[in-house]
Amino acid sequence: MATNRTFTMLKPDAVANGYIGGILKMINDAGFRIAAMKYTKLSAEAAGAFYEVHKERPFYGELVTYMSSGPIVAVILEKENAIADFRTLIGATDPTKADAGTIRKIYAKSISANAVHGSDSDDNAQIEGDFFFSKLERF
Ligand code: IDP
Ligand code: MG
Repeated sequence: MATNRTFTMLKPDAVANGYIGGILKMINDAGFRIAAMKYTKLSAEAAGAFYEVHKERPFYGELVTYMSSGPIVAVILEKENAIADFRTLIGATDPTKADAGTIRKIYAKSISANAVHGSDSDDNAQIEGDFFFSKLERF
């Protein structure tokens, strides 16, 4: 189920820099349909839980602090081949290594404050979408 959906967040740096509109336009222009969307802010506890898989990595503390530093936009996106196509659209984790024309190349500041999240698998897209949205909030 849900193999045509992915989950993204517009991260605190993107929101603070006024890039919500620009990033959503790139997402729409790439053919993704918005199935759910929410403007919210993660507590440190919630950010820690969302990124639990990265708990052992050296940047985990920095990541949790950063992701709870300001509001974010959480979005479920729908498109054929959504996971892979969205990873292509956002580009590499490190914006200095991201391809030209990708969201991270255009909008990201650093490997930590890299503008957007993108799910890496169908299972994680489901888990991450469930983290933010009830059934009644998806269309
Ligand atoms: P991804 O977001 O491209 O899937 P992941 O390896 O899953 O990258 O890392 C999750 C997030 O953790 C990244 O988007 C970025 O915000 C942060 N991150 C990853 N690697 C580093 C690092 O080396 N230093 C600081 N933050 C990092
Ligand atoms: Mg990842």
